[in-house]
Amino acid sequence: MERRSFLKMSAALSAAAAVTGCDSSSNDVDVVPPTPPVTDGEVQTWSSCLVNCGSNCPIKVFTKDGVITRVEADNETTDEYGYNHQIRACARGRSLRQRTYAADRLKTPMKRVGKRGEGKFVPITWDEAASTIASELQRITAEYTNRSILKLYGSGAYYGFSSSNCFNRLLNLNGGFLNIYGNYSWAQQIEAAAATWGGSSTNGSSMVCVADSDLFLGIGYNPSEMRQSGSGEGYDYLQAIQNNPSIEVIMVDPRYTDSMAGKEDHWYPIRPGTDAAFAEAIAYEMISSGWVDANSKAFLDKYCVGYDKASLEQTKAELEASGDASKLEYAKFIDVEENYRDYILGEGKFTEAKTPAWAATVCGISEANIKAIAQKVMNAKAPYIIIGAGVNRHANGEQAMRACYMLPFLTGKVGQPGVNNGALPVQGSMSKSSLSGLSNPIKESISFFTFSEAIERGAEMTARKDGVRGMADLDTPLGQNIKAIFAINSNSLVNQHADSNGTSKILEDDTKCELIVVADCWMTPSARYADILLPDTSWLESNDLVDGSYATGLMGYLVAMKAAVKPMWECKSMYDMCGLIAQKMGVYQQYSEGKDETAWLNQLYAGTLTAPSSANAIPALPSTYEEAQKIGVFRAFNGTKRIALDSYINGGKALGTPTGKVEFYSLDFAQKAAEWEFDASVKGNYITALPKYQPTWEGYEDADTIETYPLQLMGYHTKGRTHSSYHNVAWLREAVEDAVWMNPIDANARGLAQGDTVHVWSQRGTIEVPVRITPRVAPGVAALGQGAWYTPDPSGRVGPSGHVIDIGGCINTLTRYQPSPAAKGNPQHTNRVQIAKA
Ligand SMILES: Nc1nc2c(c(=O)[nH]1)N[C@H]1C(S)=C(S)[C@@H](COP(=O)(O)OP(=O)(O)OC[C@H]3O[C@@H](n4cnc5c(=O)[nH]c(N)nc54)[C@H](O)[C@@H]3O)O[C@H]1N2
Ligand SMILES: Nc1nc2c(c(=O)[nH]1)N[C@H]1C(S)=C(S)[C@@H](COP(=O)(O)OP(=O)(O)OC[C@H]3O[C@@H](n4cnc5c(=O)[nH]c(N)nc54)[C@H](O)[C@@H]3O)O[C@H]1N2
Ligand code: SF4
Ligand SMILES: [Mo]
Repeated sequence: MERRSFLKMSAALSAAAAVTGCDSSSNDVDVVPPTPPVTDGEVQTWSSCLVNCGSNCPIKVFTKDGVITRVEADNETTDEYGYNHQIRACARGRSLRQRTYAADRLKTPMKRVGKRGEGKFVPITWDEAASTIASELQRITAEYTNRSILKLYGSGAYYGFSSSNCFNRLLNLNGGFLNIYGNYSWAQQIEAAAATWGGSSTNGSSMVCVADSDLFLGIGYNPSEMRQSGSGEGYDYLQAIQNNPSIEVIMVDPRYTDSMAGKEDHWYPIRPGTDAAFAEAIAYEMISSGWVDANSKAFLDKYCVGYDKASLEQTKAELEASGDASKLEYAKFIDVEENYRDYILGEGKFTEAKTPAWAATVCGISEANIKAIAQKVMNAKAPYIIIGAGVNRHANGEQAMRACYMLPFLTGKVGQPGVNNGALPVQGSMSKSSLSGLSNPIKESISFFTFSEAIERGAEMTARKDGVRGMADLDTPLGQNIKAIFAINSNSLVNQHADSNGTSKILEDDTKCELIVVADCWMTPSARYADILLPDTSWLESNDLVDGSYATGLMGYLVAMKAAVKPMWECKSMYDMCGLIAQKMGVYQQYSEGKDETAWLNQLYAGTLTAPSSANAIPALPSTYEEAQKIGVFRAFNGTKRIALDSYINGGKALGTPTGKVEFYSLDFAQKAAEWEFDASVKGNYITALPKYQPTWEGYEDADTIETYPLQLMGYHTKGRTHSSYHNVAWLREAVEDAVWMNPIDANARGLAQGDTVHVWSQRGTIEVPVRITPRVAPGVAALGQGAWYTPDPSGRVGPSGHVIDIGGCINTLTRYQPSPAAKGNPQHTNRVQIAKA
C-alpha cells in the first residue's frame, strides 16, 4: 500500500506498534501520561534510566516512608517538539520499581563455593570481599603482569559518576590493565567509516536535515525500536518524515519493523548479510546507464579515490611524488586494475558484472525492484541514505557497510542540504564533568570481542593474526593470557558474548582465568561465573549527574539524580566498593583524593557549570548540585542542520584517510589485506581494498551448512529489554513476547502452529522458545530478540544440537565466536539454524 493512503491511519498504527514503546510519536493521538495525585506523605525525586539504549531518560520516583510507591516518565513541559519536548521513558524505564525490588537483587557480597559457573555462593562481609580482591589482584599482577588483567566490555549502567570509571581508577592505581578497542555495537562499521571517510560512523547529517530531502533510504535502520526514548532519535526520525509529507521512505530490512508500520512507502525484505550485493547492483544501474558519467563524475574525481583506473593512477603518482615515507609505503598497495568501476561493470580484470539480475539471486529483492530503487536514488534531488548497525553486526559487516556507504558518494550530492553520507545521524549532547578513570600505563589492546580467546591463547596473539594493537610490530606476541576479569555492569562474560556454551566452558576452568569479579545488581547468567560477587546500588538508590548519553537524539539534557531510597540491603555504590578495595591495596588516598562521593559530585557539578564545549546550549543551571537535584532535568534542543562531511566538501578540510579523500579503494584495507594473516579455512575471512560482497560462513550462500541449517537467523534489539538488562522484569516479559519470528512459508513447511514451542538449533547449541508466525519476516529468515538470559535446562535435557537445551532462549547459545576480518568484531547476526517443533 502507498504511504499517502496510509497517512491518516499511521498515527493509530504507530501507536499500536509502539504499545510497549515510549515514542512521544503519537502526535495526533497525544497520550499525555496521566499523573496520579501526590498522596499524603509521598516524596518525589528525580532519577534516570542508565541502560545502554543510547539515552538516559529521566524518571520521577515517588516514595513513601522510604519505600518506592511508583515511578513516572517526564511530563514536565508543554511538550512542543524541537523546543521543550518531553523525555518520556519507554516501558522499560517505567518498570524501574519492579526492577529495583526484583527478587534476584544481589543483596550482600558473595564468594563462590562450588565449581565455577555452578551458581553456588555464600555471603561474605565487605571486608572479606575487598581483602580477597586486593590480594588476588596483587598476586596475579606480580605473577602474570598487568597485561593479564582485563576490564571486560560492559554497558549496563551508563555515563554516571558511579559507572565503571571507579574501577578504572582502582585498576590504574594498580599499574593498569589490558585495554580493549571497539565494541559490540559498531565494531565493523567503525572500521568501515574510518576506511571510507576517515571519520566516525555516527557523524551523519542531523535528522533535521531530512526536511530538505526528497528520498529517505534506510538500510537496516530501525530507530523506532532501538532509540525509544521519548526525546530520542526514534522521535526525531518520526517528526522528520511526518513533517516532510512529500518525502519517499524506502526501508530495506529482513524484518518489517516499527520504523515502518505504515510510515514507509516501500519495504524491501532483504536476506541478512547480503546488503553489499544489493548496493553493488544499484551502483551497476547508476554506472552502466551513463548516469554517473553525466551527473557525478566530477564529484568523484574531485573528492574520492579509486572510482576508476585513472583515479588510482593519479593517486599512486601523487603518493610517490610526496616524498613522505608513510605515503610512499601506501603507494605500494595500490593496484590500479582493482578499481570500483571495473569491478561493478565486470570490466578490465573483472569478469562478472554486478547486475540486478545477479544481485536478486543473492539478496532476495527482485531485479525489477532493485532497478526501481536505483532509479529513485538517481532521480532524487537530495537523498538521505542511512545504514543502520544491524548491517555491521555480521561476518562481512565491514564490507557490507562499506558497499552501502558507496551509494551516497555515487550520487555526487554528499555535502548538500538534505543529503547524508550513509552514517548514523549526529546527535545532540550536553557536556558535563565526570570522574576521571586516571590514565592506563598499559598501551596494548585487544579487540573487545577476543577476550574469551585471549584467556586461552593471549600469550601468542599478534597484530598480524589477531588484530592486537599497540605492539612493537606485526609479530610480537601479546605474551600473556588473561588471568583476571572484572565484569562491571556487564553481562558480556556469558550472555551477550557469542557462543555462550563455548564461552562458559572456557570460564569454568579456574586454572585458566584465575579471578572473576562481577559487580552487578542482579543474579545474571554472567554473575553465576563470578568468584567474588559485588552488589551494586541501583539507580534509584544513587546520587549522580548524568547526561543524555551517546544517542540522546537532538534534545540534549542533564539530570541531577537524587537517591529516592537508601542503599538497600548491603549494597554499596561503585565509588564506595572500589574505595574499600583501594584501602586494602594501600592506594585509598590517590583513589579518593580525600573526597567522598558527595564532595566529588559537588566538584563535578561545579565543573559542569563551566563546561567548555557542548553541541547543545547549556541551560541556566543553579549554582549548587543540591539545588539542581530539586529541579532534576535541564534540557536544550539542537535543531541546527549539521550536514555530513560539510567541512571536507564545502570547507576543504582533508579527511582522516591516508589520501585525505573519500576512499572507494581503501589504502588502509589494502595494507591490511597484504600484511595480515587470515585462517583460510574460515569462509569469507579476508580483506579487500574495494568494498565487495563477501559470501561467508553461515551466510545465505554457504553450501556447507545450507542443508542441515536451512534458515538464516538474525538477532535484533527488542523493545522488551535493553540487551539482557530488564529481562528479569515480569511486566516486560508479558508485554513483549520473546518468540522466534518465522515466515508462514517456513512455518507451514515444518507443520508449526502459532505459539508452538520450538527448538532452534545451530552447530553450537539449542534453545527452546515459542514461535511467532508472521509475514513481518522474510522467508528463509528467522529473527529473535537478543538478550534473553542463558539458562541451560537444570534437568539436563539435551537438544538436537547435542547440547543441554537453553530454556532461557538466549540467542548467543546459537551464535558463533568468529572475529570478523578487519575489525575482529562480533558477527552475531550471522547464523544458520534449523527449527522444529519441540
Ligand atoms: N547475539 C547478539 N548479541 C549481542 C547483540 C546482538 O545484537 N546480538 N548486541 C550486542 C551489543 S550492541 C551490546 S552493546 C552488548 C551489550 O552487552 P552488555 O554491556 O553486557 O549489556 P547488558 O546485557 O545490558 O548487561 C549489562 C549488565 O549490567 C547490569 N547492570 C544494570 N544496571 C546496573 C547497575 O546500576 N550497576 C551494576 N553494577 N550493574 C548494572 C545488568 O544487570 C547486566 O548484567 O550486547 C551485544 N550482544
Ligand atoms: N529496545 C532496545 N533498544 C536498544 C537496545 C536494546 O537492546 N533494546 N540496544 C542499544 C544498543 S547498545 C545498540 S548497539 C543499538 C543497536 O541498534 P541496531 O544495530 O540498529 O539494532 P539491530 O536490531 O541489531 O539492527 C537494526 C535493524 O537491522 C536489521 N538487520 C539485521 N541484519 C540485517 C542485514 O543483514 N541487512 C539489513 N538490511 N538489515 C539487517 C534488523 O532487522 C533491525 O531491524 O540499539 C540500542 N537500542
Ligand atoms: S530503556 Fe532507554 S528509552 Fe527506555 S527509559 Fe531507559 S533510557 Fe529511556
Ligand atoms: Mo550496542
